[in-house]
Amino acid sequence: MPSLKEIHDAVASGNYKDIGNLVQGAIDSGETLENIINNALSSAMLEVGDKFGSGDLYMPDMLLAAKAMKVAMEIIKPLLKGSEHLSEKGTVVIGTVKGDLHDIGKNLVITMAEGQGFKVIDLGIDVDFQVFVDAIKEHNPNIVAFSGLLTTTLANIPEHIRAIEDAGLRKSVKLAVGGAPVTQHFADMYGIEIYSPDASGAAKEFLKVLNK
Ligand code: B1M
Repeated sequence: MPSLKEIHDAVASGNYKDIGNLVQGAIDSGETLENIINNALSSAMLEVGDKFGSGDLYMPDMLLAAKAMKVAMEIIKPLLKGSEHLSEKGTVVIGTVKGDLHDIGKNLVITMAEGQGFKVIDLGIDVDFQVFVDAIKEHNPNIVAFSGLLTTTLANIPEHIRAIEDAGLRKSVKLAVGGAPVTQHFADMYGIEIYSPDASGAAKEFLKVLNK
């Protein structure tokens, strides 16, 4: 059985060719999806980020790691969905905030929320304020979720919220925020109801805030 370390190392080294077999092998041998996500895939991306930050890795290495992560999640995602037979718990509109192109964490939140029975409308990356507003009008969600990975683009979140307030839609939705630089303090500062440091926690918080 491929170990979690082998999976971690494959993502960290951007080995997108072997990662599929490794993940499938671990699943077939009984490894839990949660362990693979938290203790191999996400931890590998953290390591990649640290090495990028310290200058030991470069942009192409980050892109390869992201590609390996995507291949792994393509295997895991349908299994997470199929593992729960739940009725629809509510609707979540989610996007990566304006100016920010990171989507791996957001996609993980989507996978986890769908696994818990939520209908999720994915607005993608670099999402403009008005696109969130239009999506609320169109889909009438229970929750609007912002993902942000750059400290610079977190500064856009208050403007996202202001646009929702100005459109008279703030009271009709609960807001959620997450991403590596986000903290509970940040969420509290802007009156954002839901914060979680990780994707599975976010899905649990979605359920909690809606009393499901
Ligand atoms: Co970039 N990047 N990146 N990057 N990148 C970071 C974020 C960085 C910390 C790396 C570093 O310097 N150490 C740094 C930001 C520094 C800062 O602002 N403080 C950085 C930088 C600087 C940049 C560029 C500016 C680099 C450049 O061009 N010079 C550039 C910015 C482009 C832009 O957005 N405008 C850039 C580009 C890229 C790539 C395109 C190469 C690639 C993204 C590919 C993609 O997403 N499709 C990339 C990557 C891969 C990373 C790192 C290495 C990994 C991010 C990731 O996917 N992690 C990252 C380092 C790091 O985060 N330590 C880094 C795995 C993922 C599962 O974790 O997204 O944190 P994460 O999601 C977590 C939680 O945060 C949470 O759940 C997940 C875990 O369960 N979560 C939520 C996320 N969203 C949530 C929402 C919720 C709740 C929880 O509720 C709504």
